[in-house]
Amino acid sequence: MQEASCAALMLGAVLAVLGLALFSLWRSAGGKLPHANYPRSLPSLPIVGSLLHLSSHSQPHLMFCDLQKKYGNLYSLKMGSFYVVIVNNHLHAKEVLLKKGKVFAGRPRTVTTDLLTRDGKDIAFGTYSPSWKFHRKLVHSALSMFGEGALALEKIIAGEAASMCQTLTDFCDKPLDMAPELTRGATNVICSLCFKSNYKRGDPEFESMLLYSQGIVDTVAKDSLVDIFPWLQIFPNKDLKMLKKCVEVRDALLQKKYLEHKDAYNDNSVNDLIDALLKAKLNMENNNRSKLSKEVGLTDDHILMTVGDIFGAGVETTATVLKWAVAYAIHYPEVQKKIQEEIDTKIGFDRQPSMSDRSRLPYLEATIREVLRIRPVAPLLIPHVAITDSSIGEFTIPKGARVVINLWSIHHDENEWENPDEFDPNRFLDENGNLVQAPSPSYLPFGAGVRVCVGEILAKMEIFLFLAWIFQRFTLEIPEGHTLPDLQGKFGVVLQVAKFKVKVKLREQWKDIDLRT
Ligand code: PLO
Repeated sequence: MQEASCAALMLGAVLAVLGLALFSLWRSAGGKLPHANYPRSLPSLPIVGSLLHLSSHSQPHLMFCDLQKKYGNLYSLKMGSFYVVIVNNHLHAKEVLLKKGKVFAGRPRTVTTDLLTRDGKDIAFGTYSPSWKFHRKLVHSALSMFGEGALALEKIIAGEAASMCQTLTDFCDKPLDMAPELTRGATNVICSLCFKSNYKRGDPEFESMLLYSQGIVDTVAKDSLVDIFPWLQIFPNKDLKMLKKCVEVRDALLQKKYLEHKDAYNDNSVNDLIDALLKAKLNMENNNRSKLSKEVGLTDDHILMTVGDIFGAGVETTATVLKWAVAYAIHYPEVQKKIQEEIDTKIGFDRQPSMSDRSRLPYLEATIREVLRIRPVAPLLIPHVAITDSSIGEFTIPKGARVVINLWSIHHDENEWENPDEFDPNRFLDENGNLVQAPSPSYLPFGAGVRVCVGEILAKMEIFLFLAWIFQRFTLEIPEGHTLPDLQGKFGVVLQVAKFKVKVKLREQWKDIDLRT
């Protein structure tokens, strides 16, 4: 009798374990709980998921914005076999980024980002883990040590702004593509912080960096088919080939800088970001904490990928905002004029703009904020992943779901912004021309929460100083016979600006002043 009940118990236990295993398998394959309230979903088919319902648009941020009309502001779809939730509203976005920031701090692994980051050994695309937290903290403190607070940083930016203005003077009145100059400015600032070096105009290493970085921006993390169906890798793929080539070139450059730093390393003179990361690594190894160092992954690969992130983000994001600002300044000459009037009265012509002028130039500041609103650098941020089962608003979100924050929808929400498609810096000002803290809570240009942009302060400093220097000296116009810049933007890991030419005119007040002195 006892034996029989013992066997029954065992059988029960085995069945329970089997049931549990089957249940979790079914859940991880996208199985749904019967009574849960999942977000409304686009129709989906086996294997392709909802892709057939998405094909009509080429720009995902616009398509996801449009789909709200039919599915509401929180809905889901399947990218191949991946369950994706699209968030188009600021309240839900803040729940994901701030209130439940850690739950949603995961990142998806994709073929292209794995290639770029040696399987997620970086900060932007690496998933949430003790190692990720450690690296992010390190970078944060290194950035505040060399940047942000330090006067040295302002000097570096001003030096670059001066050199940029000199080049612009040399090319006055002729049609000029300003993009490489804006990029060189941003590159040299981040180069100083990462490597203590910079590039002269036309430097071959800089030219090669421009090329590989463009190749990476064109191909990485934009949910291309190979990211949705990783098995497609087995077929020849032009984009993937280009990405591999570009990553190789970038890695060789990073490796060179890293080795130079390793050779010259001196504990008593930590001068840049690589030195700071090396110091953390050596400290850990010397204190015989190599087990810890393994756990948090302070390997050469991690350091290289982290530097690659800071460098890549420092260049592409800042340069993109500057290009958008120039494009809008050309479209809206009245805005440009107001910026110049403000600079003329508050700074004048006897001295250059400095960071301490920031509070004195609210119109310029408002223009920058408006550029970041109307053309967010990363219109879909980088996808988040739910680390555990959770919820957004009243909706159930299963573990493993990818959560995409559509910043485009949030910045163009008609309930929050009047005529959201119109470019109007005044929306950030009150009736006395002073900056309003936040005209709407529906504004997150740098993201928020645990994954908020680490370079926010640095980026704001650079954008402010570069633009103040440019508009103090020059008026930007369309060259005769050219069309206005295209304001649509091309979606990618950053929202890219189409190439355009500018006529840079030296303002009357500067004509007699030699900028070289
Ligand atoms: C830009 C091209 C570089 O060669 C590599 C690189 C590194 C970090 C990325 C950046 C690229 C694009 C913008 C990203 C940044 C990390 C954070 C930033 C994605 C791909 C944004 C906007 O989130």
